[in-house]
Amino acid sequence: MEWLNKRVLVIGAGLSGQAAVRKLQSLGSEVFLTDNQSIEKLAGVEELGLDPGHLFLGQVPELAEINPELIILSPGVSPKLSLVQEGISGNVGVWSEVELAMYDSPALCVGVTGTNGKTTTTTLIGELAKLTGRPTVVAGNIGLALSGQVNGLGDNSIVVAELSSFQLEFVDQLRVHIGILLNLTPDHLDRHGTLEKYLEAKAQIFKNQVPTDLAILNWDDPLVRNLGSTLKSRVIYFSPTTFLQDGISLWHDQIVYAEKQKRTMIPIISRKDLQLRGSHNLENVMAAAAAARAFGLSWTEISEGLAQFKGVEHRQEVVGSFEGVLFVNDSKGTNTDAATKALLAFDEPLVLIAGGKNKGLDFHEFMKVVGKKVKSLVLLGQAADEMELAAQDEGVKRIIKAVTFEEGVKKAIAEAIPGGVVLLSPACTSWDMFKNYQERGELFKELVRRHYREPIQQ
Ligand code: UMA
Repeated sequence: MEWLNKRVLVIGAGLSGQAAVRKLQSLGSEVFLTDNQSIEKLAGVEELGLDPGHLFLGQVPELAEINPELIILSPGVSPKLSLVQEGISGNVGVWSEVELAMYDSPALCVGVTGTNGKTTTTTLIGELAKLTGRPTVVAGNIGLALSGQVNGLGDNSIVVAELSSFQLEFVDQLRVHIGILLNLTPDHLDRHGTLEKYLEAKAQIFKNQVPTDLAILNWDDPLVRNLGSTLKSRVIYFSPTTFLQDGISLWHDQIVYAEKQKRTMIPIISRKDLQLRGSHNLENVMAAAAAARAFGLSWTEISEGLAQFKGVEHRQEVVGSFEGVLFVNDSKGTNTDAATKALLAFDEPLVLIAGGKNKGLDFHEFMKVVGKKVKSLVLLGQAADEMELAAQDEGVKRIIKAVTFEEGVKKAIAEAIPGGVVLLSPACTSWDMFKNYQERGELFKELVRRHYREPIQQ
């Protein structure tokens, strides 16, 4: 592809947009950047050095005015945006930012997608990849735009990319050598419309695989399992619930790899030797083990790497135990499925802090689990009223509402009892109150620690 002087329009000036602009500038393209926010709200844009004729902030430009040959879309920008639609109907190529990042990269690409567990699995695979001694980059939806991380890597390198459905929607030639689809439950339906469309976007991770590439799929999820027969690549399944004669699964609490044809069963690691809590983490561990084997680690090295892994920040992260109460930050639990999994990982008396901005999900099934597992439910954020109605419908007994996040944490602490757990797992995004889930998780940790340093009078 010829990049010199190519007119490229980047939509969205967040992490992805800015990284894309930098990459395009280094390729010699003529870059235009647009964002519906003004420059005061967009840290870092000024440093890109774009002149006013190439910057359209706080306004939507006319496509004809820019006349781009290519559009690069930030993941958070809906393809329904008129500018994008106009581009598509005018035969202008539309690429996602990850496509731009990887199009010229000779590195081995390991891509991880799924509704939940992406960040844990990506981080774990990154740790395992480092054990190979090969240069390793971990980036993508995990919080680091790929375009800014993968430049200059050689063919001995490994890129471990967390890929969201938003990033995969506009895959053209992106080749993911080792692709993982962890699971699929309703999420982001406000963007994709239906579960089928959401699956379609996720399945794009396998679009350009060839027979020597590997697809790692969850056997337990029928939608994911059925995808296996449609792929060109080799498929390996994993299952935390069913013993697989071919694949990675559990055999008497031992994670094993079995190959029917060779009549072999190799023990990988015993469940009790994992530091990750909750049975959902078995999915992540099994998928990571399959990927690590594919990039050349021995089963012994994999076992050691798995045993050392402690988990990731904001994902069932233990904040600490204060006056006999365990505080757990699961701010990354931004949908009902993730929050359900977090709830199921605890048997202690539980105070749950939930709420935020709903992504078009129904809360009834979630509230059934809340009703069984939770002693007190603290609700806050835009979705609080909707969640309260669902909780009442499902017979949740103790519902407490809070206006601010601080008030919610304070009320949760007041509800906690020694031997119990206070869990922040909102089942919603943070975008009504915070910039992102990290900011929400940080504030939670800070408020808890501050409370026990300087107890607030109740
Ligand atoms: N914008 C417009 N027009 C629009 C919509 C947005 O101009 O119609 C602008 C916004 O004003 C803003 C910019 O686009 O300035 C933001 O772009 P973005 O939402 O794509 O965010 P980035 O900062 O580029 O971050 C993105 C991912 N965000 C989303 O997908 C929403 C980050 O994932 C990712 O870490 C980052 O790229 C680097 O790859 C976050 C996320 O919440 C963690 N992801 C979702 C999730 O995990 O559920 C998918």
